[in-house]
Amino acid sequence: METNMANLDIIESEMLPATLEEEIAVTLKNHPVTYSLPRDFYTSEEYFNVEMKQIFEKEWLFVGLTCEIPRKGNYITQQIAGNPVVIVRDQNNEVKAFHNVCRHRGSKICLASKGKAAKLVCPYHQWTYELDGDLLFAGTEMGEDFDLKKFHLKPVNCKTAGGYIFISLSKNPPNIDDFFETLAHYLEPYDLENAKVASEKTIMEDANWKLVIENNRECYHCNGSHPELLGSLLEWDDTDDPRATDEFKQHVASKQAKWDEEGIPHEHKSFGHAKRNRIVRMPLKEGIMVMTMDGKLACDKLMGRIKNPDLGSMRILHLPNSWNHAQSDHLIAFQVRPISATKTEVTTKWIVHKDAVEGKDYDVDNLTVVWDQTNLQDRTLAENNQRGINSSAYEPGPYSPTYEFGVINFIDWFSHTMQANLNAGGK
Ligand code: 3BY
Ligand code: FES
Ligand code: FE
Repeated sequence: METNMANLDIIESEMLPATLEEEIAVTLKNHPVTYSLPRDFYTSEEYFNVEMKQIFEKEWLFVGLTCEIPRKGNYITQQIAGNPVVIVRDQNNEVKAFHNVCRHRGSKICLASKGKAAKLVCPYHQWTYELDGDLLFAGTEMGEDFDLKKFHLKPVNCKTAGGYIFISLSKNPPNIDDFFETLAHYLEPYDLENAKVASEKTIMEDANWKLVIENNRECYHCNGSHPELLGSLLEWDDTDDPRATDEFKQHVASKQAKWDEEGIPHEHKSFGHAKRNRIVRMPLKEGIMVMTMDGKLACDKLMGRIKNPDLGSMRILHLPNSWNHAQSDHLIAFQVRPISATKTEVTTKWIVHKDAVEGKDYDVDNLTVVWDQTNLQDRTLAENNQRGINSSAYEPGPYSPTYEFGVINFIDWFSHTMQANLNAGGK
């Protein structure tokens, strides 16, 4: 057959991608990370399902704190896309994660969001598992040859770092141990094994999960939207912020000198593509101790070995699903849970010293009010963003290189990770 190179070129460039995965990879390859994403990434359930497969079912996710499961048999459950997972403190005091799916006929086993159990018992036909996932008992009706050993709960990769728990549904999770090691070092002063959740709240946002993260990655919107937060927060995103003034740099340097004297880590560290993980301690406004309405401590008992109330906020970013503010008296951990293309849950946990007494050392309303308000304001912003993007008039718009460098980093990481994961294994 006669072929003509020029014609072949035309045919190739006009060829439609064969699969949705290819379409997404090609779109991302051609999309500048300095512009918001094409509409399908915020509205399409098909795109959403691919993102769940390529990111939420492969990457490490923040799922909670070891202090939430302090004793043997304590567990928390999570739903990662379609996958129920249980995270449990086993009989050897180790934190383990399993698919929360019975090996008999697949029933979900632990139904509550948290609890305590001597053994994990399936509610359907009472198959009973040890806390480390071994099947112990399957009744007497399974036949003489039935081998309990063949029906261990399916394990999920699980790592802890400084009291934070991460899981990955991938069989070969990416190696981010450098981040985990640094996180453990930065969290050491907080002694999170001896902490407790003083308050936990979950809100539903009618917005794509990436709009929730994008909104969190910039403070361009702060002046217009966050009066309570701006009582304490400085608008510079980190110590490398391109907008940093000399006055801000001096403020940072004087606080850092004090933190150094006390062995409190603060140096800006980032890991992975486009700063996928970041830790940095940032001072709050002068004279402000923590993120409360009056800037005074929310809890009289400081966390862990901390002596200085003036530690600013240690910001921890873990893409794709968590940001955090660790202060002297309390730590606030945020977890993002995509529900559908246009629905996202955000859970906020306020953590204090385990011996702090409610009503004496802290008042829950005082502890939570600033970020309660901020979360609701951010929800409104993300939902308005979603409504505009739903319009056929929407087209990707440019991010500010100075105010929105954090958003550019997020889109850069998202685009890079989607392409790398799609190319590595497709579905
Ligand atoms: O403080 C935060 O968690 C983020 C970072 C900048 C704006 N936003 C409120
Ligand atoms: Fe769990 Fe039957 S499905 S015991
Ligand atoms: Fe905000």
